[in-house]
Order: sequence, then structure tokens, then C-alpha cells
Amino acid sequence: MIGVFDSGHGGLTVLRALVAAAPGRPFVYLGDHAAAPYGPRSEEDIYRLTVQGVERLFAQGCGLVVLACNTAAAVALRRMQRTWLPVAHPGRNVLGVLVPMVEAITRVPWMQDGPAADWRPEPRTVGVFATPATVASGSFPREIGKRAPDVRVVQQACPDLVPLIERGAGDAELAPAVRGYVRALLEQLGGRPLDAAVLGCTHYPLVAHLFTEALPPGVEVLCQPSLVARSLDNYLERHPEYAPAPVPSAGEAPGVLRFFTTGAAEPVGALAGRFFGR
Ligand code: DGN
Repeated sequence: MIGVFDSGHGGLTVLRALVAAAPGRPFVYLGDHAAAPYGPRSEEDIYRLTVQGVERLFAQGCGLVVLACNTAAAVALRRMQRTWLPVAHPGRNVLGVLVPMVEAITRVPWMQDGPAADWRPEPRTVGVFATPATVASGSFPREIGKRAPDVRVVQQACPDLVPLIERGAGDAELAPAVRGYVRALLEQLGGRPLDAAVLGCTHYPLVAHLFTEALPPGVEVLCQPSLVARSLDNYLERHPEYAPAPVPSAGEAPGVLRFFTTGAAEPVGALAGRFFGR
């Protein structure tokens, strides 16, 4: 089984893409609703809560956990991989959602469709849109800088975007508010032209079309879920020891997908469908 961890239900956008890419692969999802949102929390808090969540998924039998939450991955992943995992759980691993984004920006082959001649060139300037904690961690510029030092990264914290999306309004109400908010964010970036926009938060794929509308034509909008799915496939090819045996007859088989929350199951269940798509 592969674990997927998030501060709440946002990570279901990522799980949805993982399931679509490999329908028979068993996953366990844990949303830490009791402690959500992570965005405004301190680094120490986010680290402690993320370790606790991953421990729970390991206890469920997962050998590999994906941190679907950008805030958790940006703040806690490197520290966990360096200091905690090798001591507490040698032989298990935790992956995040930032590296797949870097792989997409640097145009690694497994992120591409079609012949190499048709691949888009590497972006020169990338705008990262994320929660205040993710932006403050500096993890996106750091991770992008490691593999693509020539790419210029500008960051924009979007403190109101998760609450706007969570309000659960229909598109008719949500669209003008989000469009206006995204335009205001772009103005804060000082009109600097972007080649690509990184949507660095689990919730933003739900409004990716509004980013596309608000951005000048030709700006590539990079959404994590499908990129994480491709990156995970590539990782499992190189590390088959973490690949769980697929369960035949896909999503209908009991136990293939299991969902846990540290919060109250019923209200979470009602909201979760919007993020998981069913
Ligand atoms: N899941 C968080 C993220 O991707 O950054 C968003 C929700 C939150 O904790 N603020």
C-alpha cells in the first residue's frame, strides 16, 4: 500500500490523479483535519504533525508515503528524510510534491508527451503561487534552483485562496472572486512576465482554469496532480520494492482505497467529494 498524507482533503486532488494513472494500485489516504489548516502554523508544528501523520500511515502497512500537502512537503520533507526516516524507519520512504514540479520545469522525459522536438522549452521565469507557509519556507526556489539554476523564480503567497475555494461556492460565485484575486496577485508581482505558473497548493487545481483565464495567453499553468502521478510511476519503476501488487478489478475491490481523517468523518466526507471527484 502507498500512503497519501495531507493536512485535510486537498490532497484528494492528488490521490484522484494517482488512482486514474494506476487504478489497481492500493492507496491509504490520511487527512489531518483535526489540525488543519497547516498554512498558518509554525515550522515546528508542521514538522511534528507531518511526522505523526506519516507514522500513522506506516502503522497501516505503507512502505512509501506521498506528502500531497505542499505546506507539509515544503516545510518538513527534507528534514524528515535527513534526520528522522533513516533512524526511525530505515527501508521506508517519503516523497513530496515539489520535485515532480521541478521535473516538469526541467522537462525530464517522463513528464513529456510526444517527440522531443515538440517539447516546450524550459521556462525562464516561473511564478510560484502557494500558501504563506510554503512561500516562507523558500522550498520551491531552493528545489528549482538545485536543478535549474538559470530559471528565475518569483513567489506569491495566496492567503485567501484556500478559504475561498473551501467556501464551497459554485463556479458562478467562485469564478469572479477567484479571477479578481488572481489578477490582484499578478499585480503584486509587478507585472513581471511569467513563462509558467506553478500552482503549489493542493486546492488550486480546482481553479486552474481561472488562473489560465487571468494569466496572459501562452503562460503555462503547471498543476501538480498529474505531474505527481507521472513522477510516482517513474519512481516505482526505479524502486520496485515500494510498488504494491496491483489489485485486479480496480477501484471496486474492497480495500484498494481507504480513507482516514483525524477529524469528524461525516462533514469531511461531504466536502471530500468535491476534491476527489466522487
Ligand atoms: N494542503 C495545503 C497545501 O497544499 O499547501 C493547503 C491547505 C492548508 O493546509 N492550508
